Amino acid sequence: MAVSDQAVVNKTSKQIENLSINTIRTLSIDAVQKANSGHPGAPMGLAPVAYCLWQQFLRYDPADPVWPNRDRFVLSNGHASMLLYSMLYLSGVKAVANESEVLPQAALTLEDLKQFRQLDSKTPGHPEYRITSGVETTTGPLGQGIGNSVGMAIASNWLAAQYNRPGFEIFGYNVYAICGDGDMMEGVGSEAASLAGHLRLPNLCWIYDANSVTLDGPADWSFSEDVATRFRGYGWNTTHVGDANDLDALATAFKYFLDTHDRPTLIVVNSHIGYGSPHKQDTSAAHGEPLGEEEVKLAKKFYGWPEDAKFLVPDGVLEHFQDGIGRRGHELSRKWHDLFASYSQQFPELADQINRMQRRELPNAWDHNLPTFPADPKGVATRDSSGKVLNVVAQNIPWLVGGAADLQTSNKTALKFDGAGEFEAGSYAGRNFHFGVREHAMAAALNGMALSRLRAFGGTFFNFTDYMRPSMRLAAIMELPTIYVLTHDSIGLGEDGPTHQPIEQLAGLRAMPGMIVMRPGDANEVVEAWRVILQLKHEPVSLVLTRQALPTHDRSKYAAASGVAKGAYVLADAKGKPDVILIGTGSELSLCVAAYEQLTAEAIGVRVVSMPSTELFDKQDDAYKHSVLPPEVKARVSVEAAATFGWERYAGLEGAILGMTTFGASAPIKDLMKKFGFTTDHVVQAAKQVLAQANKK
Ligand SMILES: Cc1ncc(C[n+]2csc(CCOP(=O)(O)OP(=O)(O)O)c2C)c(N)n1
Ligand SMILES: [Mg+2]
Repeated sequence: MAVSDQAVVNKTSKQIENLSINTIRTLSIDAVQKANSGHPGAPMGLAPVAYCLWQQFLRYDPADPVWPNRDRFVLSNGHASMLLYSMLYLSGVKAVANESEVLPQAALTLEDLKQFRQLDSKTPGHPEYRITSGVETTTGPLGQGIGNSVGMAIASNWLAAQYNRPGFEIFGYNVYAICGDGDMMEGVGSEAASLAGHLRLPNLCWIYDANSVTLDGPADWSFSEDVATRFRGYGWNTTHVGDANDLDALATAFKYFLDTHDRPTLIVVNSHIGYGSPHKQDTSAAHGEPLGEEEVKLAKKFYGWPEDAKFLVPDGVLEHFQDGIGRRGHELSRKWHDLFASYSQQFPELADQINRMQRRELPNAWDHNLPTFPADPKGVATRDSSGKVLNVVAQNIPWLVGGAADLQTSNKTALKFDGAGEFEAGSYAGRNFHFGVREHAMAAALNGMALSRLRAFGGTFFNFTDYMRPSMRLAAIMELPTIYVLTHDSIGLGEDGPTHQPIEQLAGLRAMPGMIVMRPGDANEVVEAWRVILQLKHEPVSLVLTRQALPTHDRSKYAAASGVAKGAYVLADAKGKPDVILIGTGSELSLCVAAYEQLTAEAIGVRVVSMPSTELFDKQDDAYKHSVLPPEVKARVSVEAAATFGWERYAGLEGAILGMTTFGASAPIKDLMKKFGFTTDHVVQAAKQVLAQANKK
């Protein structure tokens, strides 16, 4: 069937279906060709899958893309981004501002598709949550999207269990994720699938594009397992569609998912990379590249398209999507908004919570009852004070939820108050989550939960952020306020030794744009750290905490801990202008304080700067920064039991940087601190040295 003005008149439903699917394909081909970069093959193969899902099943209103109970669509194989952009354009999805305000204009225009992969366009190479309305999560690093989808499915079940009332099914959305061979090979995908199967999440559907190829060549060069059998082992429901072009078989598979109420569903779809037809396979191994002008023409000919037409959307196609997902989705969302209006009358407090959550706002009394810790030379581990604070604020903020990767007891992340409960398979109201020994899937799921507007935290040993860093990085790219509670923060953890002792993790996370790292120095700094964290709307936070007890400083003698909000503050000061500045974070702050006392007794003018967060300090104006670290005072010592990398910025080139330049060791903490130089004597000695040098000049 050739596309011409005549041909679009009186189209049969089969014809308009084909025309619409081929429009998705040709838009993707044209955008990739124009950009001269990108992957046309996967969108071409998957066009019918996306078409069938969106037109018939996805409960999504293009006119209200922030409808809280919308089904979520995740494109985990983010390299197929043009598939998603084509769907957003053709469905007429509206633009959104500030995550919650729907705008009159379209999320994407045809012009935006023509700007695929260009600077400042709304169609970047991989789908980006913050850039394109309708993109539910940023994908590209394979495995992350399906990991996020587990968090979204968790959130849907949690929200339903918390907020639904008889006759008021406010929540209960489904989550559909399309993924490819790469997603199936990545470890995070397996962790996430195992977790989802264990939790028996009935609202989660993955559609696996089993197209037998990856970038380098045939998938069977590197991948030969029986994926469906593996998933059945995880406790999933599995089904198979032999040809991605078979819309009836796809619909049957989606219905099978919707009829399954006790576990997640994997639909294995055999698609054909390239033209999308089993009879016309693109044999080029390099399918992650534009087709080239000649091949584009051949493909268009194959689809019955005018060979020279670019970005052609034949008459009737936009209307067809309006009649499908547009009309169906709008009716669903309208009904929901009516329901929510009467829910708001009957349950105003619950409705208020839901509304605040959508805007990432906090309840009015969110900081009610925050503890203060009395001065105590023996003190308390910051993981312990954090656990106490968390248990207070979680009672004030009903949607603050989370757990740990099997280290809840160590991380002190358990919510222990009455009614907190456990989130378990089939029983989804609990606020304590058990992610198991799956750090990466935990972090990916936390992002999905945060995208669903829950305030989500997850704990593990600080060292094991290495196992979840790709998801933490995506939280930063997406500007999600995900909270990581990271205990056992240095060699101070002791006997577990160098495999468990973080060294370069602080420097690494500080180097990550957007990530806020906080390493509070005593119990009251922990309180203030949580106060800062909970007010963040757009930044992920790594809260880095000790296993060992730290002295609680006497705040009647030293400055108030509220200085934490500025990232660094003067904790203790010289009478006049300081001769030397000691900068400490976390457990090393108390060494600086002890050194301060000793040096002050020797009539040396010392200032102690507590610097729990370099990122927050960097955001302050110069006047404040100079008031904390006067540029003329060059005699400085920084003390942190971690890699020295980066400390020149605060210690200065003439300062001394006490830190770690090797891995740690397995021994009792006392011996480790001595061996690696984290003693008061060493700090005193370093201070005298930098002072002597400065005086020489
Ligand atoms: C973590 C990660 N590693 C590598 C890549 C680079 N990459 C992009 S697509 C791709 C091939 C993936 O094959 P498959 O998932 O089967 O997708 P298909 O080529 O079939 O669309 C690779 C390796 C990536 N995006 N993410
Ligand atoms: Mg593949």
